[in-house]
Amino acid sequence: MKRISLTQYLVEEQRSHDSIPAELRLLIEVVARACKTISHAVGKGALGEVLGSAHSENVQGEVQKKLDILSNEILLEANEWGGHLAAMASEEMETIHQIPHRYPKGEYMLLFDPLDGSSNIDVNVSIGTIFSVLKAPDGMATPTEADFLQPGSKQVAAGYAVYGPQTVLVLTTGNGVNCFTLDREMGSWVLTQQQMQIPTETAEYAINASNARHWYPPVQRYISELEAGKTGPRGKDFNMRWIASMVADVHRILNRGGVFMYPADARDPSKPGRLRLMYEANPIAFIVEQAGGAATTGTERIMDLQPTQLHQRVPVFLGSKNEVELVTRYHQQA
Ligand code: AFP
Repeated sequence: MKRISLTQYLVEEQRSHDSIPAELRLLIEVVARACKTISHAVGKGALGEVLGSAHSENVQGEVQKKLDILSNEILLEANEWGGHLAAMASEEMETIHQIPHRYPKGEYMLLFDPLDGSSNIDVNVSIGTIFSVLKAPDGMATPTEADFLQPGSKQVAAGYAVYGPQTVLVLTTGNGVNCFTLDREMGSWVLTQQQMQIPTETAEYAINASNARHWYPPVQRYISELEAGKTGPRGKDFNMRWIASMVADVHRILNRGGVFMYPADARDPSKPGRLRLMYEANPIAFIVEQAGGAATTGTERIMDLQPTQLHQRVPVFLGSKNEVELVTRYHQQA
């Protein structure tokens, strides 16, 4: 395949689908450049003084890593001057981030988890960045948190970067899913996979099995059937993976199928699962559906949810369509 850059891809996409207005193209290029900067910082590890705790907590009450804060700052600084955004929101910030008065505002709103998989930073396991793009409501003066609370079906773009053996950027603007690999020598994103499709069948699942005693019956039933393998009702053996970086598990699923689950469980009914709707579940659900997969809360389509809070959590079942539909059916039968 002739290798083309992210810029050329976006220009040609705009020419053929007219689906990427100039401001959205600028937004995507700026976020991609910020991910390049984050990849560079991540790659330094201990040599860059970026490992370890920042000795501060985020709105989730989680101890922040230095790279959580650094990645958040990189994305804020990269995006605030371009004139393409009305405001930003991040896992690492309690309230939305207004565009400084000295810069013009644009028609898009950017949400992100700047560094997903923080528990893996200090042990050199793949981590990533997740982002979601919404349109600002018409006639909005000063953005408020309520302006961000739009269902995932309203997203105009979504993507993630994985900082792993390769640094990749996976992107959708509603016309399928494409993957770009960072050419470190040239410093450019190069198109390496087009129109990615998730196999509808799979024999691989991802869940944090240490929580098994807390799972509700539909998940207990579904997982025990996978564990029963060939001798059980599924009639085939399954394999398990759990990286504890959603972006890395999702990238594997996008490439070879699988089902990723972070269910609600009995530990804390006020916290329905661990993943956040606005900047983790929604962008990943958009990508997964665009790649022919499915993404539900166990009972309903993630992208149909009407958000009520910026940092709300949601149970997540996503990946190979047939498996997601089966585990969702078990919830609906319960
Ligand atoms: P952190 O970014 O706080 O490490 O959370 C990562 C994550 O949101 C998601 O990327 C992982 O799949 C999941 O949490 C891992 O959760 P466990 O630590 O409970 O396995």
